[in-house]
Amino acid sequence: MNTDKPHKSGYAAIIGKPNAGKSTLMNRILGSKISITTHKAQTTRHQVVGIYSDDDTQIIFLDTPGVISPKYELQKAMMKTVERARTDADLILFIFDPTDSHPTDEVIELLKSINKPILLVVNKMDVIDREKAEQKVALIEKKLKLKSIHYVSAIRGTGTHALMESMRALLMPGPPYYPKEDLSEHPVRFFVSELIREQIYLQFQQEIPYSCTVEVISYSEDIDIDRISAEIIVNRKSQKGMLIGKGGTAIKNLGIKARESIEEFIGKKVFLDLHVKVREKWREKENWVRNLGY
Ligand SMILES: Nc1nc2c(ncn2[C@@H]2O[C@H](COP(=O)(O)OP(=O)(O)OP(=O)(O)O)[C@@H](O)[C@H]2O)c(=O)[nH]1
Ligand SMILES: [Mg+2]
Repeated sequence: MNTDKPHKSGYAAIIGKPNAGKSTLMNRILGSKISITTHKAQTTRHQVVGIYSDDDTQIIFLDTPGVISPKYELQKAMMKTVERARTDADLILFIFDPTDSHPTDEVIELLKSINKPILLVVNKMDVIDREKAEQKVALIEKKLKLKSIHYVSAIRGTGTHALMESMRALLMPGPPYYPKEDLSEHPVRFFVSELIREQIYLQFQQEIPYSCTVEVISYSEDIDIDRISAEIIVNRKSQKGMLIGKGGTAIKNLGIKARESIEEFIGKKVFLDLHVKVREKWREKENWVRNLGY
């Protein structure tokens, strides 16, 4: 090992409003789709771990749900996840979307009280003028002590190199926590349920995505195919019909798209069996929310 450049490691929490591009940024840095991303807000519900490694650095990213004022139990659990990541991390990446016309006060409130380096990451610079973004950043700077500010485009990958350099500079010398080839730490079942959920977000409108959760019921590996059975759990009886669609077309399409993305993720053929189950008001009930993995 080069003694001039000690090995450094640490945890970085990615925090921001829904839809700011947190998961997109993590995937971009890792060069791999670890966390699902969609155009809809509140896509991420769990803490999703993504591990970046090079010869002398390991940064464990904690992707988190977007910060909101929780209205039901599922959202409360999501906000606990954000708080946990904030507590566990060595440094915070505050992802800010300057194209968002609504205030970002909830995130600022959450970050105000912590005594850790906060790096402001101004995302989506591919679709906004620098000057306009800077004006918005000036308002944040007045409210929050920032270690550094980075203008990036997570989609294009611009500005991420300098961001990584700044993060490395802030980390303490330390050994890698994970084998260098690891990209994450979740079991494959987690990714499978996330990829199914991603398709629900992409293919259904309005309340359906926010009312569903996905559980992998069984997973068996054959030599050339993985057989997966999963349940989509809905919040109300009427949603079951919407998910299944006329003559079963909606769930069939969902199954095809989900299977394709799972196959791409695991690099193997997949047989996917999907069922819909009603758990009346599951997302409003604390024990169900917990039982369903949140
Ligand atoms: N133009 C542009 N769009 C972006 C960029 N980064 C992310 N997006 C888009 O913003 C939307 C939200 O991205 P996500 O990565 O899912 O956002 P998130 O912050 O993880 O959202 P939640 O998980 O809901 O909190 C998606 O449609 C992305 O394609 C960017 O750099 N430029
Ligand atoms: Mg996300």
